[in-house]
Amino acid sequence: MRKLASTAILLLAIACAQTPEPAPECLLRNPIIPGFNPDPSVVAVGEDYYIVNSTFHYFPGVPVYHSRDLQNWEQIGNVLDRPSQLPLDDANASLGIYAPTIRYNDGVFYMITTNVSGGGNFMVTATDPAGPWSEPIWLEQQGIDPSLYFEDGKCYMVSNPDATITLCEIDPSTGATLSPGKALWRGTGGRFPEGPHIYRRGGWYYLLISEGGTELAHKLTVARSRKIYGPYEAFPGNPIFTHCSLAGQESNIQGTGHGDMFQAADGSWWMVFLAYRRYGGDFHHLGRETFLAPVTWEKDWPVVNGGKPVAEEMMVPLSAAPTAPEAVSVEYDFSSIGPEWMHIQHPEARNYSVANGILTLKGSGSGFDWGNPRPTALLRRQQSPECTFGTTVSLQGEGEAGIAIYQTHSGHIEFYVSREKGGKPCAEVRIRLHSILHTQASVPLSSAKARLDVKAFGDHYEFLLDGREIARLDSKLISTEIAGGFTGVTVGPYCQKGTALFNGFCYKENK
Ligand code: 6LW
Repeated sequence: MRKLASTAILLLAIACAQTPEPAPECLLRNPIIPGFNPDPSVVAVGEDYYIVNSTFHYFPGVPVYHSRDLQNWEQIGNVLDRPSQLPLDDANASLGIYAPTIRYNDGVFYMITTNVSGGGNFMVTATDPAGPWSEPIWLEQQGIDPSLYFEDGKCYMVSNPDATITLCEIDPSTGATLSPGKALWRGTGGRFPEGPHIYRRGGWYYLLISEGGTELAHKLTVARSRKIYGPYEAFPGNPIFTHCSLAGQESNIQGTGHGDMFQAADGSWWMVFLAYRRYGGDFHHLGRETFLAPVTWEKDWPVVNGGKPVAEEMMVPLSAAPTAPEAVSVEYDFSSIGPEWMHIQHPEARNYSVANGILTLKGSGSGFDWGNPRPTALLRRQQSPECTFGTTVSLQGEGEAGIAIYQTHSGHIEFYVSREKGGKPCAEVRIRLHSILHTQASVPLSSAKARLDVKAFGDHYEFLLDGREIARLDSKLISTEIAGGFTGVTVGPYCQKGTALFNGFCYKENK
């Protein structure tokens, strides 16, 4: 009896020693990276965390965000910042760069992704995640959403050819395939089994994937095996996370899926994943955003956020309370062009110049419609539903220049100053909606210089010419549900025709 009691005390002591102190509950604000930042992948290197996202037809491609507190993320660069890394000639908002994965092994960062309209799967490497990153190493195994797993000097690649999660070993220095592709899993029967990642915890290999497609039915499912090549057994309680459920269906956060798990410096587990914030029914226009939730383990299966839906504000066990992210408020003078600025396909350098706080853009004749390559435009993500952005534009001679609010080639808005040959200048608001091209307002101007401001109010945009409202448009018109694509709204100065001077550009979030 005494022996039993002392054994019990010993077991209890071991259990206590193994159970880490639960971290205090802190307020986390989601999304952690708002605006068009889909398909997140994350890597932890000590106390530094890095996230990358997909970018489709934008250049530069694949932003790199850094954080030390998991709440505040700063963009430190873009992985694909040279045309030689990123062929985009035939890309649109549904093509180009799909989901990337970032991993770290032996002092080297790896980013692997698919350029679906420019060569398929490839990876690049860097010793500093801010760059520079290498030239592409092209890979043989196809399927989208490739991921890497390193173990015992070996490098494994997993992707989804023929809708089957498939694993092979590769030589990371050449990209050569070292073993035939082995089919691991087809998921639980949901459409589009994709976004695979492999993790090791204890004696198990875990295969995390997404199913259901990136819309309302999006979900995360998991399988595990004692051996990397399988056989994998599916978790009987799949999906491990979705808002397409009784508990999640009322949330404004929908489309939850495409996740990547990681272990923080304090040993706790987390998942980043994508979701969008809907309004007015089932519409969203800011794109798929990056969210975070804690992961715990029950019977060696992962549990996301305690099995509950996530919220924009939620209490999570973080070892240090993060500061609340500040609303962005920037007056760009373009003395340097930060990593947040992007172009649709590669920019034509001669069409962009900056001097004394004035950005000069030259139109290439291309606008934002499909078939118009490489429009002259500098675009940044609209990251808050409520914000104001504007500029003073001065058109030199004939042409068209102003502010673009761009979702896809099939859904975009321009607020601009224009002057036709021999005509008088005017300011206009125009919207493209698939085959419809509609001018919402047209106001004559005494000169071809005007202050253009756009106020975004979540469900609509207001257009102010020299401080006076001249038009409103419903944001739903350029929502993903109507305009299509995998992207989210970006905004900024553009010039379609002629030459225009922009006196800075302001972007201020109201909350
Ligand atoms: C991406 C796929 C997905 O590669 O959509 O939501 C595709 N997930 O995993 C494009 O973002």
